[in-house]
Amino acid sequence: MKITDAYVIVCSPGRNFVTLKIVTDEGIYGIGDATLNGREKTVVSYLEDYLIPALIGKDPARIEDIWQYIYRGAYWRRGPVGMTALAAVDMALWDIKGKVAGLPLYQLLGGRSRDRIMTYTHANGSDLASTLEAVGEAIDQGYQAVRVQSGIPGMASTYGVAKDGKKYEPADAALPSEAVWSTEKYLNFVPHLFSEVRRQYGEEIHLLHDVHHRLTPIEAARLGKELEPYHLFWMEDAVPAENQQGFELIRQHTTTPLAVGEVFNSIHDCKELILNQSIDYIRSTLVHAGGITQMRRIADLAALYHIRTGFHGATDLSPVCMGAALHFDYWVPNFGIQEHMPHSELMESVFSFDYQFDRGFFTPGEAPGHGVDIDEKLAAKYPYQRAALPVNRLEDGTLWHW
Ligand code: CS2
Ligand code: MG
Repeated sequence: MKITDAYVIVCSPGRNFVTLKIVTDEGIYGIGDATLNGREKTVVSYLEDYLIPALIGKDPARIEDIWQYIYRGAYWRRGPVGMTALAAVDMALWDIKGKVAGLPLYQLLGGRSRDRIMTYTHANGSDLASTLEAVGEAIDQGYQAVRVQSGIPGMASTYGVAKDGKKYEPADAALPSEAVWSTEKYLNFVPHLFSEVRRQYGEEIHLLHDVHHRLTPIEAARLGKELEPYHLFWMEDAVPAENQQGFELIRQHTTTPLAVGEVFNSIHDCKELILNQSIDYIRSTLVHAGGITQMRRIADLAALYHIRTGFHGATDLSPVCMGAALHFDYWVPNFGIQEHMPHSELMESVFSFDYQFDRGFFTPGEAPGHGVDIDEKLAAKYPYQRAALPVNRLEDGTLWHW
């Protein structure tokens, strides 16, 4: 079998998605998610100008060799753009392999390790009352795990809180919108937020929170300690993780479980965190961390240190990534949880998929490959619209982590 064609489909059914399609001489094709929120066109170029020409004529069955060819052959290795492009190729090749074998992807990985895949969804509100209401709605929908993000008293806006009653969508303007942040106001409010959630909804529901890279290690240590009475499932992205050592300081002060990694794109980004057991969940997912081929390595390394997976699953990861991720979640022995920010009907209209959702849990489906496809004609009706992620400043104007 040979790769005879490959091309990129960019569409914006409510938000931008980038999809790679790889076609073989036997008519079988595979698709991969190549969406990098706010930087989509860079991945399109990386694929169209550099990877696709070199793929033509290759044997699609040689997934590992192609992975090494793209990773080692790049010379300029790693980074979100190149690794997202590599991930899309990898996802598409595993999709082809499943179709050739007539098997769902999870069977190729080793079969299922569980009956169903637990997910968490987002509950957010502009203030405490509306946030508490949103948590209740998520529980009513059957979720057993809910991520809680709230507006902060004294701040005009904050991460993770939808505006004007719409679903939360971070890439909200053609050029970066500017947000203002106060660590003090945030730290003074969040423990109260979780105290109120526990008071209203009890101890059973798993609660998660995304700090979104905004604290220093000692501030994160303080927050982790103050959240201990509310036993969170995890506190995510407590500090920017370029400094992996920073997590050791947090670890010394708190038993609140730590999750990190959605912005990682290589096993080297998390190796120290894993070997030092500084985290409890690794968030890296297929579309930004080099696909199934690298994520298997990361998950297996993490398993040696009692660390579980917690795949990123925001709406800016397409249904293609969600489909492939669920097969991985079904197999991976050290599964933790899967994020589920539901795509809108419009977003889903362009894709077909075999995964099923039922009151907080997924199963990946039995279709060969990852079970997701794209309607190219319909996708063409929704052309790309530039959308940038916001930037964040402290109240004194200092550019801060968004
Ligand atoms: C967030 C994401 O879902 C999460 O955990 O960190 O919403 C993140 O902000 C976006 O994926 C960025 O594109
Ligand atoms: Mg996050």
